[in-house]
Amino acid sequence: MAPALRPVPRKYTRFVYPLLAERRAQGAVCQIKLSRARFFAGRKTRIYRMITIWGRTNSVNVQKVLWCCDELVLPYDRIDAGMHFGHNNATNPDYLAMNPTGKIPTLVDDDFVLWESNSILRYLVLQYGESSLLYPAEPKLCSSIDRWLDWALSTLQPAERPVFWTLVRTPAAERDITKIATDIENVTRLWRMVDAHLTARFFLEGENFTLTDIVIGAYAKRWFGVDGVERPPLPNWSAGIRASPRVRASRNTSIFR
Ligand SMILES: N[C@@H](CCC(=O)N[C@@H](CS)C(=O)NCC(=O)O)C(=O)O
Repeated sequence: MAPALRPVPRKYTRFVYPLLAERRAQGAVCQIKLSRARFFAGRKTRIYRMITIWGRTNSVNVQKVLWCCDELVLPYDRIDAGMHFGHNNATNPDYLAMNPTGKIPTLVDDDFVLWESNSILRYLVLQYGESSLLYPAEPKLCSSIDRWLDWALSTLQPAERPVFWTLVRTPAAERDITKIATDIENVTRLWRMVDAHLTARFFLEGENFTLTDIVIGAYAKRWFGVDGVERPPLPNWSAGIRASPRVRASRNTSIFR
């Protein structure tokens, strides 16, 4: 399943490097691990192993990973998988051998395979974001980031999923509307907490844009995008993280397309 070494597609040699320079000019600390780059003898083609992400783009957990790749200016191959695209079931035993949970996303980097979106995020920064501020090595800061990542998977996603699943993925005639009001109330309480946390801060954790902003930002994008929900105003959210130059810049990122 590991992708072979291949030339960097022309679109990347033309666009990624200028984009990298632009991001650096904006103060981002990100780089492509050029130690992986090689040159074909006699042919000036830069080649390296491209990472592969398995997963459909309308999955919030895939979106986090794509956003992180964009922040790191890391090119990737993506293969649609999940829901009607399949692969993550008995029809593709190779996929289940890579990811026995039968979920998406799955990352393949040469002979290394990883599942669980937040673990993939940490891996990408540790492997390709040398000195990146997205997930700094300083123990207190990286643990503070980790607790938001844990909270997102243990608390936020279980609360927001029923709302999204009912209002977006379930045909109107089949919706359990008796439960939806309580579900909305539960997730609203969590977003109010996040909003209150942002009262005196620009980013969710520390002084910089981190993995926390990607993860919570991806769920926020989903929350703000669901029709049929009366959302309470979240003044700090809009004044802070959503208005931040980095997040605005990231509107070019895969999850906002
Ligand atoms: N905790 C896992 C959750 C993975 C998960 O539940 N993924 C969903 C999509 S967001 C999935 O695979 N759904 C089944 C499908 O798409 O077929 C992670 O963060 O990666």
